[in-house]
Amino acid sequence: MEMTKEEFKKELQQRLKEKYAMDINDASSQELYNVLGSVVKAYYSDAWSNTWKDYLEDGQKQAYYFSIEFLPGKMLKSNLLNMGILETVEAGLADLGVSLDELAQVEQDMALGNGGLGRLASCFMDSIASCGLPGNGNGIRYDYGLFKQRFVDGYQVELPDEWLRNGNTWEVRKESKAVDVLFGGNVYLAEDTDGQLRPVYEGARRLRAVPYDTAVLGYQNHLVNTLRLWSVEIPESEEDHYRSIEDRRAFEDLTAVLYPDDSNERGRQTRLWQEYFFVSAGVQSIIRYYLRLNKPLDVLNEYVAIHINDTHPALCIPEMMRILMDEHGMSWEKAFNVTVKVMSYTNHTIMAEALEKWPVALMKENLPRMYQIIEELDRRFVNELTICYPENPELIQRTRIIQNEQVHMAHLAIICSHSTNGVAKLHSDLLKEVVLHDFYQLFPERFNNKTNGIAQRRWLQLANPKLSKVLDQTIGTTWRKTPGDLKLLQNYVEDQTVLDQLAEAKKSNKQRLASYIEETTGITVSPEAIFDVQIKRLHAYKRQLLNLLHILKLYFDLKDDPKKVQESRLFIFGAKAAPSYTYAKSIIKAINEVANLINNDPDINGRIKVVFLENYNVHLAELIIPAADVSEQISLASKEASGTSNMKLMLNGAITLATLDGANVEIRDAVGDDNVVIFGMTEREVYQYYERQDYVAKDYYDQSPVLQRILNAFVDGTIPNIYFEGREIFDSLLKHNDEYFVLRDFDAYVKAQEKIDGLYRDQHHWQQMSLMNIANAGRFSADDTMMRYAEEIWHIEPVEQYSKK
Ligand code: 26M
Repeated sequence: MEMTKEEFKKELQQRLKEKYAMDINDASSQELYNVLGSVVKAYYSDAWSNTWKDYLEDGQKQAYYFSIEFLPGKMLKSNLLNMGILETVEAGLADLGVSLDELAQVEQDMALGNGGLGRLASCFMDSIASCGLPGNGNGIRYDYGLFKQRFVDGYQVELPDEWLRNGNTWEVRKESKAVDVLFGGNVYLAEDTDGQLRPVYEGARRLRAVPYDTAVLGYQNHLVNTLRLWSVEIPESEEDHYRSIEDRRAFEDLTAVLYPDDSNERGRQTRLWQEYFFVSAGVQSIIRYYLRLNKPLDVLNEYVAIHINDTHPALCIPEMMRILMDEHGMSWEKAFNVTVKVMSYTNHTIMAEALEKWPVALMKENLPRMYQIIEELDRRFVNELTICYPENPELIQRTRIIQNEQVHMAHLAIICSHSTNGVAKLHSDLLKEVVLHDFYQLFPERFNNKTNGIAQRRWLQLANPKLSKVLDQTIGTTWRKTPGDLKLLQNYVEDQTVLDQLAEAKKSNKQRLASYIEETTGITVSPEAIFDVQIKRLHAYKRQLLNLLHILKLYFDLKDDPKKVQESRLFIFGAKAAPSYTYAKSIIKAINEVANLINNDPDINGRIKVVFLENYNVHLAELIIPAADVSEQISLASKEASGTSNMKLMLNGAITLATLDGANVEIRDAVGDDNVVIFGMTEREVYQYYERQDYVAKDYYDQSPVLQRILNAFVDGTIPNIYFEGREIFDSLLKHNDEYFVLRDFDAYVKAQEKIDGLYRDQHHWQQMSLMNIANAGRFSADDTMMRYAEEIWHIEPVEQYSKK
């Protein structure tokens, strides 16, 4: 794909004339953005259709990544970068007096995900294409993405995210590829004319699933894969079947909103519909495509791999069985055999309350055919185990799919797929040894680890052009295609010039963030301060509260001794809380009130500042991460499956302050003990407390005047305006015995923070540590992660003509 600056300028101006009959100077940013989008789309359209044709002709095996969430963020710059014309376009626009950065602001973040899981899916899409792998995404086109967060008096308020209001440049509606999905009614098996048993549907609702395709461009390799998102419509023929407007509305709203990860939303009917809707549509369209290859269905697994991202798409399994048996007359045994070989599953959590279960009654009523098949899968599983382990009925009870009138989606996914993986070494070990131990005993060969990774292109090249330039000048540009080459930077750990350049880049990113903070919050912050960052969903196990307790300690220390030697610190938070998660919302309120107290206290005089940035999302992450000095990864050991912001922050030169949880363990292994600050209980110690049941949080309070003063501040008015929230937090620690061991780890955390303070004071050494972090972040490239999935799980290969280098 080649294009000169002059060609681009001509093309842009011509399209602007065609579409709006305007000159550059008359066009609004939105109009310019729309036109630029159409130039870009036209530019990759040939490659898109060529890729598609190549796959069809070669009959190559393809992977389909099923995920109920995708969180790509903005796509303009990423597409320009991957096409290799980012600089050309930027310069061309500048000639015309237009700033690319300003145009890029117009694009709405595509926020069809909650956090880690959805963002991971998008990093993976980018890497699949960039590695030249034939793989596509399958998900839901929500009309409203994750809520927008505002603070009112320090409280979180949720507003709808109308991301489609000005249209979406990148999507293509494919009416001709629509499929129908059935819900509800009765299903029974009856003998067909050929003597076969076939399901007969009575009174089912028929909905239409219409796909919207978005191009996923590989990095400068001419490959364009597809992210297919489904939207619901009511077919004309069905319009008479609705009893009332409300009845109809419920179905029309099926793809209206993304559910915020929210305990109150669990077990909701619409969520179950969403899961079946995108799964059924996706599997149907895969089979439809496959039949064009003229291959028999019993070798489907040689051409198709389906990945189940967490259990939300696990209905892929019974849906595939249904299509093979009901629509293509395959026997149960054959259908099951091929389904297991096609399917693979990733687990993203060990938190028991997060494991998905659906009430049998709900499943039966809404998805009767799915339930019949699940019941039979369960029955056969129980039969087989009874033969193999007649002496162990408890094992069968613990592992079967249907228990206590609930369908266990993780059990379904493990039993009916050939691969179950965790997302970091520690997490995968815990799955094998603890959480899924029974299944590991039954199917040891199915369990494997695939440590998460991140898209270096978005999180370094796009988010941090300053650092990228220093890297280019120092180690050449090969790291852009081969992130492992970042290692070369280690050779410069004693080179003062390079260290100064890295420091300069960091400084400039901190200034950029400081300006944003000033503009959006009115708070003035100094780029000289340590930028200490905790950005992730607000959840008790992630322990934003531990961070807050330490901030209060620093505050009281400075009040007591204004001459205390201490580096200036800016604590930055970014976090959304699920709308019904009241405890998490109380912590947001408390952080905001502490921020007010400290930022406005003349005694503190700016030596500590606390900023909670509103509406944390992909775009804001791109602004915060390059400016971070310290990366807070302080979850209770064993609770964070992997974390991925830890990798992004490390890649941008932040020093990780962490517990030995999730991928933090591998970050420590990568950089060595001297370049990371580790504290707190290990996962073993946490499990010991669980076994002995002898944790008494109140002992820590009783024995520590420091903790007394800090915790009392929540209930004695020291922190203003948190009468109820303060009491709730205080009680969670002392009355409800501190579920996530915040008080147990407090002292260790304070010491770790003191260590950070001391390390930062030696700027030369700090720069060296920062360099070592950048240099060793290459191993967390999602490109590598995807290559491992491709080789070890999906058994797909890069397509020759698109493969790297
Ligand atoms: C459940 C029910 C109803 C509505 C929403 C949900 C739901 C949505 C998303 C539950 C969990 C969801 O995501 C979990 C998640 O993001 N897990 C994170 O996955 C990352 C990628 O593997 C890991 O790095 C994180 O450690 C893990 O917390």
